Amino acid sequence: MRTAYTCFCTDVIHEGHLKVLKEAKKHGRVIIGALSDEELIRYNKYPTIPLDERIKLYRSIKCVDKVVVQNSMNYDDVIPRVKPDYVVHGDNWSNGYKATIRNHVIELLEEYGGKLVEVPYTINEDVIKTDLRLKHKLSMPEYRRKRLRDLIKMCPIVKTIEAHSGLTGLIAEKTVVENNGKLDQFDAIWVSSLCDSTDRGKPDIELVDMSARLRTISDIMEVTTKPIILDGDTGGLTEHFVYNIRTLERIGVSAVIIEDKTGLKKNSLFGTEVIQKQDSIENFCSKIAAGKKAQLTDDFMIFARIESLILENGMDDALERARAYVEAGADGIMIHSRQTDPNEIFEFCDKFRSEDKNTTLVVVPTSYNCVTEDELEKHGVNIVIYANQLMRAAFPAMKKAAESILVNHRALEADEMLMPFKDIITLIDEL
Ligand code: SPV
Ligand code: MG
Repeated sequence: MRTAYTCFCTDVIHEGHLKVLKEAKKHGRVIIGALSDEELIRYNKYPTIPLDERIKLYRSIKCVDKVVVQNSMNYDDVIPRVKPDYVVHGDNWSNGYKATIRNHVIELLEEYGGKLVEVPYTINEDVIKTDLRLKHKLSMPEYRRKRLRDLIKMCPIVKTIEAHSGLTGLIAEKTVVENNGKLDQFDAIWVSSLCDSTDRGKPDIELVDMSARLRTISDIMEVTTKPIILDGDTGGLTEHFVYNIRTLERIGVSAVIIEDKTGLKKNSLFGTEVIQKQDSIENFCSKIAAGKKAQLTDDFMIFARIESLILENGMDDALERARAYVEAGADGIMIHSRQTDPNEIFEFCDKFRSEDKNTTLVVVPTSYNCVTEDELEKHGVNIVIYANQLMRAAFPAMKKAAESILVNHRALEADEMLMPFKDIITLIDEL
């Protein structure tokens, strides 16, 4: 009996999937590959039900003979093992990053004479509605909020990119690249105080208040599903911080990072060029503890950000604070540095990890941007935040276009620097 294999990466079965299965059945015994959670995440398809439930769902379909787990999105692990006579797939993977996977599958099949069968891709109102419903489910506070905790367990390192508007949120949500046969995407979104302030033409000194920050978060949430980490500056007064925790938790933010500075906070990248004061361990611990006490779900997290290395107060001070903040209830530690190499970050992470294997470690490699995610992961880092790159990419491009129009008294010369609007709006979903 011949076999026909198809890979599923869905939580809901619709008409399109049934068509693929019907075609598969014509060719032999039907085997479904359930793509693993880890691979689904890299594929930008976050699962709303766990793998074992997806397997049960696929097994319950009448014409399915067997379900196996597929651990690699480019079929590397599964085709040589299962050696299906046919791989059946929709015909919607010939362009863009998906084409690489298709070509790779054809190569794998050619090695033993297997064949690829393609079925016209089903796109109708029902299919669109099912996809939209899944997306909306993921954007609901109860799903979004817990997603960061799940990702920390599932991903080698949680890749987080800054967003400060609906449009940058869409870039964080939808950008997928193919590299060496693997797809990649960002896992989470950072709402930076620096970029949120800069976007409003304001300095990063806690001038943009929480109501305005919430507006930015809401704009991002409207168009995304990925978990959000908020840069909460110093957290402000403890008496206010506890109320803000409740609000953030209720709207579905996953974590807030507060930094152990006090008074008029200035951006860390200024380091010791400006006067900045670190809070006492005691004060900051009581702010963390009050925040943890205010929180209502087990999903929300408070990360404590240590500024000892930024303010040149030494490694020992950083480590002492890390111990105290964890003891006070912090779910994670963000250690910051403005060195151009990652050595002091590595030293901190190694020393911290030798004492504490579990607490989440977060870093922001803006100045030491030569460091790779692999290196950070080896030193025990769980979350990497690319804190301001989208804004820094946009600003020079906008300035150049403005200057070109002024110099030429028309927009023609600027046009070659500009993306057609119809390409930009492909990011925007219609309802
Ligand atoms: C931010 O993005 O606002 C941060 C990170 O706090 S940093 O700018 O590096 O201080
Ligand atoms: Mg900040």
